[in-house]
Amino acid sequence: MNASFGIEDEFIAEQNQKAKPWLAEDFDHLAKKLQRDNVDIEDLVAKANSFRVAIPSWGVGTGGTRFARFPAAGEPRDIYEKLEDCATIFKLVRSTPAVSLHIPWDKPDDAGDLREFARQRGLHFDAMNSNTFQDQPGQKHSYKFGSLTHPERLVREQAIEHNIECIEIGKALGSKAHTVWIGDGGNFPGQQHIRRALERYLESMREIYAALPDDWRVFIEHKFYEPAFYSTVINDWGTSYYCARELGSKAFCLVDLGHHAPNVNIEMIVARLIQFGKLAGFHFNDSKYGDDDLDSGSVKPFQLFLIFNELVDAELKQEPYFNPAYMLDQSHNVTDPIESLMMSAAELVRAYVQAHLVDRQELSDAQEKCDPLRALATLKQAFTTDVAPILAVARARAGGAIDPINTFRASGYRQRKAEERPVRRGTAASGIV
Ligand code: LRH
Ligand code: MN
Repeated sequence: MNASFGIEDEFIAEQNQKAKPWLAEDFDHLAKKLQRDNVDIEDLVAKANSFRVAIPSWGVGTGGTRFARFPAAGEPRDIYEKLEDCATIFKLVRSTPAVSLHIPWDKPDDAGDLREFARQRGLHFDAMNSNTFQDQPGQKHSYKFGSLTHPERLVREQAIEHNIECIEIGKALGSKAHTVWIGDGGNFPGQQHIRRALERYLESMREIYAALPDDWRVFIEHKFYEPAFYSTVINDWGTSYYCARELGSKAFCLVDLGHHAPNVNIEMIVARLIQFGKLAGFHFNDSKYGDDDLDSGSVKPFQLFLIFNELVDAELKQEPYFNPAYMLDQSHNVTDPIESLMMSAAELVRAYVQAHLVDRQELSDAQEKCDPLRALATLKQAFTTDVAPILAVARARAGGAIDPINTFRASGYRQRKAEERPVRRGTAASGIV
């Protein structure tokens, strides 16, 4: 493996030097403002630096739609180059040390070697993801009419074996969780027996659940439609919750923000799953219409803040079973994936820090005294506080970039990768189009 270009700590420090003067001014100003409300800005810097979100391996390549994908020069061609880019993101934003893999897109030839390659770059592996929504070359049975819920036992068995293989690979990589999203459903009324399909899902998931090591969790990911366009077996949080209860204490419900009908109150679903002790975590992204997989906080930043308001309230109250796994799940069709992932990770830290700015005594008092406007104003006070100086100082103190996007651009990383990664005919790094 020839030496590949990486962004050096010295270069980041150099770039930070330019920004330091104005940042110190803004930070001190904000510190004084927060002090007036008896808020110590250093507590918020610590909160910012404690936040962690996993990068989806499939997010560092250019995404696309069924209409087209416009690959960019220098994009990763295999899992090692994907990890290089994940390491670059972690170097600049410092909140993304974990990577979530998708099998078979990222199936390692040598899991030990891949784990060591990641460790040398400060990375480890988050939840594994199975794939029974595509047929692989040479696959015996097709998933055209479903996988874990397919009418034919042989197809279900194939899908179960694939999930168990994902868990085995995950064990070798040091992962501790497995996410199961299936596209199973129907395009026509009557195509699937709706109750029988769910029974088959549970029958299959029980076999996958039985393969979980004691210290692992399985995440059930619901989605209201696509690729099925009439009925989807695991279509909403209620169905997911029922299944997690049925399976047992290691099963939880994962919330992908794009998997809900427009205007669904997702922060309420989050509050429910927290209260029921079954919140797995998140696939963060944003959307305007369907499962658009847009950058987190880019369309509905107030919704993202309200979701973190529920999460921070539970964190502060130490709700039982509250141990959410945070992951991004986005498709970058028109931006540099590294830039989008860095911006999105920063948007999550922003929402988390702003949620810690909420005066919870004031909020609770307004709620108990039926004063809706005072309650909303208390939330808006936090949401409209510009915490950017806190985020930048937190990154800089952790060895990251005050301005990750401009530091990345100034490094010429993408141009260097374009030289290092000539396109290999017909082997674009596999992923979603
Ligand atoms: C389905 C989904 C799921 C993944 C896939 C990449 O829409 O959100 O989490 O497996 O995207
Ligand atoms: Mn997802």
